[in-house]
Amino acid sequence: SANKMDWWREARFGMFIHWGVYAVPAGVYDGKNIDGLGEWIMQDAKIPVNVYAQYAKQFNPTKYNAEQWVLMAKNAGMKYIVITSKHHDGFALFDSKASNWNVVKATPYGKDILKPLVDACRKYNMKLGFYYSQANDWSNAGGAAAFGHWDKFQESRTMDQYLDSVAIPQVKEILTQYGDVVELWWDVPTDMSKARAEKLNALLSLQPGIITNDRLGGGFQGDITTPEQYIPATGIAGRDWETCMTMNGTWGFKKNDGNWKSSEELIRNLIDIASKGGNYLLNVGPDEMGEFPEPIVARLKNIGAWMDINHEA
Ligand code: FUL
Repeated sequence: SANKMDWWREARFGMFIHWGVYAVPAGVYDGKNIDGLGEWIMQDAKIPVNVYAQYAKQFNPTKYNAEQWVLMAKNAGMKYIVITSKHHDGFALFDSKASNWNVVKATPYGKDILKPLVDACRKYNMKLGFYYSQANDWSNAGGAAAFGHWDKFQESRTMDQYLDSVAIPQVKEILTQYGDVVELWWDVPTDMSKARAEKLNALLSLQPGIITNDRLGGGFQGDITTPEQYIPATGIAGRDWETCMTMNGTWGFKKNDGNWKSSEELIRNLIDIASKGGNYLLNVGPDEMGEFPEPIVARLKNIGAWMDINHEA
């Protein structure tokens, strides 16, 4: 059949990857553990834009090996990967003409992170989607901030200027420079009017067959509903849905978060979700060198061992 949701409904299990320069502070600022999510440290500690920018100079993930990542996902039984092409801190994991705040221009690493992942996914028959924070952008002037700006620089352009000069060109870049993109995962629609959302939604025509979520804003519901950190008790009638969940207490790497769910709990979640007709998008937060922390590697292996015994031939 020609329904774009067919592969997705069969997939059941995907890997979410949250990675960016927030893996450098890894939850610690000024010698203090910062409560909350690792990828929110800039907001939570109200780090000035030019101070946060210094972390990029320490971002040199020479251990990054996209094929290893894809094989870990594949061996765990995952059928697709969604990676943060740009999170709320505005840092792009790809080369961009729209902003120099990206891995190629702002880090000693100097290489596009998405490209090798695209190649590895193609090689191992893994589908790939991109998360893109369309509204919240705390480093590119004019971007929204869910809890208000804390640095004058952030207000030196309007949000419409930011959308026209950064978000729209960057979404075009990720939808045209990496081959097939199966999912566009919008997030946190702060200040997204219908008119603003419409401009972004129109870009999806660059990837026929792309699946999109319900977080664009402006009234757009997308193809899938995205319960975060919970499993709807009886599924969601009439909607495709994807529960995204962390293995510990954060999406982006935090060196002092040891609050790991057991492998058994993760497997039970997958069974629970699949039985209710949803997909499980299970998160990994690679460290600053580009490696999955050991507890993640162990859990993916355990899930894979369970899959080997229980999958349909
Ligand atoms: C949230 C974001 O604010 C978090 O940082 C994370 O990306 C999660 C999946 O969505 O709303």
